[in-house]
Amino acid sequence: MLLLTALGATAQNPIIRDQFTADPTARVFNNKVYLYPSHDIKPPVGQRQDWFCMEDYHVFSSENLTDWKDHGVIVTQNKVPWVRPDSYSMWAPDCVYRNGKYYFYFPSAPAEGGGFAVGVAIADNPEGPFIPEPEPIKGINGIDPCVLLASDGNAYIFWGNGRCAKLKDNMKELADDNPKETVKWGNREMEMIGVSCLKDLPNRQAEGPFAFEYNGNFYLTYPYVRENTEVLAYAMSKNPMGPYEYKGIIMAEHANGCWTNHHSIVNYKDLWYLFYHQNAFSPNDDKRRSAQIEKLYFNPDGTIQEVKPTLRGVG
Ligand code: FUB
Repeated sequence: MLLLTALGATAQNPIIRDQFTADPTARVFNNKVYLYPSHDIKPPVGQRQDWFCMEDYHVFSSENLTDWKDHGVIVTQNKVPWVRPDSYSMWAPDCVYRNGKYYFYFPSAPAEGGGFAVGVAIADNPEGPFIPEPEPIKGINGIDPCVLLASDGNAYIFWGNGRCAKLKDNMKELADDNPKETVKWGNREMEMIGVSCLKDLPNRQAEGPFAFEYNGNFYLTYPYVRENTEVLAYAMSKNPMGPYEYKGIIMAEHANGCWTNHHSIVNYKDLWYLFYHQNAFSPNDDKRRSAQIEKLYFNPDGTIQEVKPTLRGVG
């Protein structure tokens, strides 16, 4: 018992201990790390009990990656004009800072039409208050937005299984000069904006793209199903919209069978960190997940070393 207590006392993962936190997007703003995860909850009566269930987003911040402050709810499903208020579909978000404003991107189920759309809410501070735009972003049907502010001065939005398009300077619309392509879905043909960056790469059930730029390389990192559950993988390119070259695995399948993983990669005080999720607090329910952190290392040629999940964490 003493040994277990001692081990528990040194564990830093999961990092948020009073609620479930999935799909953790970490960003550095004002010398602090801000964490924008999705917020898994137990499904209320009437909702599917074995599926994802999320009604709102909290934001957290930390200066030491160990002590996290919960700044409370920033966006909730029944206060976004375009979201179906009982959809419980506030999936993986992102937040970026540009020209004095914080832009919080989130997917959800629209009140009209099926599937998922992506909206944006805007604030003057990283902890809000965030004001949602009345309509979702036109031209994006899908989940898991991630925005890359590239050194070429443009903002690029990635979503779903690796689709990417340039944003206008207003950060609320897709640019007019994006490429378009016709994509087949079964018997249907749809015109889609942007490019599919993972088209010819390992991409089975790919989702949750997270893109960043480092040392002249663009990295497109993403979960996909290698065998039965998700791994975190990555590809590299010299251009934000590709073509990307597959490089390998960042994190293998979770040993306990947790089906999803979803991550972000951030440099804070000259060290690199991988934020990801597992279901350590709900081992029999992989739709209630918790954010964790590990250190991440690059090789001299820019490739990324594989990361092993730990309970030790980084604190
Ligand atoms: O959290 C709901 C969904 O599960 C996310 O959007 C996916 O990336 C996966 O983590």
